[in-house]
Amino acid sequence: MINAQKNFVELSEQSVYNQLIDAQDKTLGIIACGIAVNYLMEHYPDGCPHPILKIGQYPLPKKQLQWLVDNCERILTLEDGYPFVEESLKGYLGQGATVNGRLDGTIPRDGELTPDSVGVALGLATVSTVDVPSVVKMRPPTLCQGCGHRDVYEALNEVVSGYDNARIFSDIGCYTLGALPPFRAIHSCVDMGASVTMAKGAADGGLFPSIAVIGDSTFTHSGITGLLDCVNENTPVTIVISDNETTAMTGGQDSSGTGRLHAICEGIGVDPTHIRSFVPLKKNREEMCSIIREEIEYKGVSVIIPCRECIQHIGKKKKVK
Ligand SMILES: Cc1ncc(C[n+]2csc(CCOP(=O)(O)OP(=O)(O)O)c2C)c(N)n1
Ligand code: SF4
Repeated sequence: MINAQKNFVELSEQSVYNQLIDAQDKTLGIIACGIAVNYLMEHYPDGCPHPILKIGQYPLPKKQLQWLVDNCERILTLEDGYPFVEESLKGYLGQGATVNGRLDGTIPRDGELTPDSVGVALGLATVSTVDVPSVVKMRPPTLCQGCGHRDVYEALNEVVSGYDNARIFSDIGCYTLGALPPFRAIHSCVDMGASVTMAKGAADGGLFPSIAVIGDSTFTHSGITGLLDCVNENTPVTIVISDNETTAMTGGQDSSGTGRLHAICEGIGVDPTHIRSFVPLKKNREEMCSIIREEIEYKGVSVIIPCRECIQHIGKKKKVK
């Protein structure tokens, strides 16, 4: 096992996806992972004056890291999300090197990495460095016109407006945009699968109605286990699996439950009479609302599967043809 890891590190050191680019100004050495490279280069269109180690393959290439630490006065790590590389450096290189990044607040500890936060970390700006033309208006993200998730939220909103204390727990995917106007339909988004377990916890705590909205792909990723838990305890929850037959948010990859969601839920033990389906379209609004209402009122586990293909996905398939 130890030898395998050593081999992986060697492979990383030889990989074309890990590039060490030397430069004159060694007061700073920069480790940039994935998209961070682009954000970095936006600030240096004519070339970065500091050495850069571009990371595109893991585990970290130890030789190149060591070179950077030995030759640069301080290291700046640019990576999205969790400070994985920054923390690993301690294990790799000991405590000697001065490393800046998310852990010391050079990059904000929360939120996504952006060209702006990289500019601030480089000391090139104090606030926004991107020159936005005045004609460009702020435009919050929104569900596409014609998206089936829209119809689901419109129907859900109509039904839950009849309850005083309804809560809709959701998850991450295009459908998360149901949190924003005009829907303002969902109350939480924590991590993949949490919609189901949070709905269960809330129902256990006495909340009614307790509803989860989860995408088909997120459901097969990590919603199934929570649903099994609900079945085992016959928890009064309504789980909406909004099936657009693809993994839309990340670019339209295949979704592993396509065509099998009903069977999966039945296999877990959901009562087949409480696995309902409809096609989320305006013309079906009445049917959608009455199914949602009936299943909310059922004091056990119910699953509703609105199923209509993502329109962007349909468009892509047509283009390929
Ligand atoms: C643990 C984890 N893995 C991967 C991702 C990336 N990711 C964001 S949304 C998503 C899936 C969305 O697909 P789906 O549930 O089908 O919803 P849709 O976007 O199609 O509405 C994935 C994999 C993530 N956020 N968290
Ligand atoms: S990409 Fe597809 S799922 Fe996402 S908002 Fe647009 S139509 Fe809806």
